[in-house]
Amino acid sequence: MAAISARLRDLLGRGRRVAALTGAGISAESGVPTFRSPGGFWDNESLLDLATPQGFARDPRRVWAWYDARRRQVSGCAPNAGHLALASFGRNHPDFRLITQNVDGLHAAAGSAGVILLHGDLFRVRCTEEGTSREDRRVPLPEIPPRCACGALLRPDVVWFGEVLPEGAMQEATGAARRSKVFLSIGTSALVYPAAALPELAKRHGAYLVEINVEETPLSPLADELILGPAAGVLPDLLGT
Ligand code: BJW
Repeated sequence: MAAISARLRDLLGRGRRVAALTGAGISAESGVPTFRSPGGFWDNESLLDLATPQGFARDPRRVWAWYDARRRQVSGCAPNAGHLALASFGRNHPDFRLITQNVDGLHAAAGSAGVILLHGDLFRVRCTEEGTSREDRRVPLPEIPPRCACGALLRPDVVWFGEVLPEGAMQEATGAARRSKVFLSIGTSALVYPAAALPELAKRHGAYLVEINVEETPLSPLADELILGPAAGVLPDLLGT
């Protein structure tokens, strides 16, 4: 088991103003591939073709085929001990804020309430004409690419490169990072902005910055504590659940 300092155990034991940012790594042990690791979502696919508005405009069928496959895969996955530990910590500490870059819905499935979704939701679709968004959990989708009742193309309700993050979510996330006394960065490569700026922001405002990952990232030199290990193993021990 990875070493955890007495100071961190003490800070978490007090449980005041803890915030966490999660990335694809927290869902790895649920069977959801990460993006950038070998065998990840982008191993054989170009990110510019699949996760940009330009890629979607060029070939909506290809982009939707990729999202349909991911929706199928994720719908067969369950939350793991890491998701469950965060949900339990949130129930016991009402001022805990959970921010995620993930679109897989596994935090909510684990019972976390009020999760701040920075990059959208894999199981929502948005009309490219009307801008309206709604839940759609059908797997597989009956038609690729799917269309809105108005006839226009639907798109996944997620945030692609070059697109602005949902304003409310980003505001809540920056507020939570600024106010936090402990900030946990969990299972993210810390490469994608503006999410990657949140741990730095928290630290600038005085938080004790903790990174939990199976390997070092560009954030590691800034962390007060780096816990090297799989999130599903580390979090139940760290959060006492
Ligand atoms: C484990 C583990 C285990 C494995 N336990 N750990 C500032 C500087 C430079 C560039 C920019 C900047 N500001 C904006 C940009 C541009 C761009 C950007 O950041 N580019 C960089 C890549 C260079 N950002 C944007 O375009 C954003 N929009 C924006 O800023 O708007 C304003 C603006 C617009 C135009 C110009 C300028 C400003 C939007 C970003 C949207 C990202 N979208 C995606 C797709 C979402 C939908 C979908 O899922 O399909 O979000 S990309 C993808 O990356 C996805 C993820 O949420 C995101 C982060 O990935 P994550 O979660 O970190 O996963 P991995 O795979 O990278 O890492 C997994 C980690 O887990 C690894 O570290 C493993 O070691 C670890 N791990 N197993 C613990 N068991």
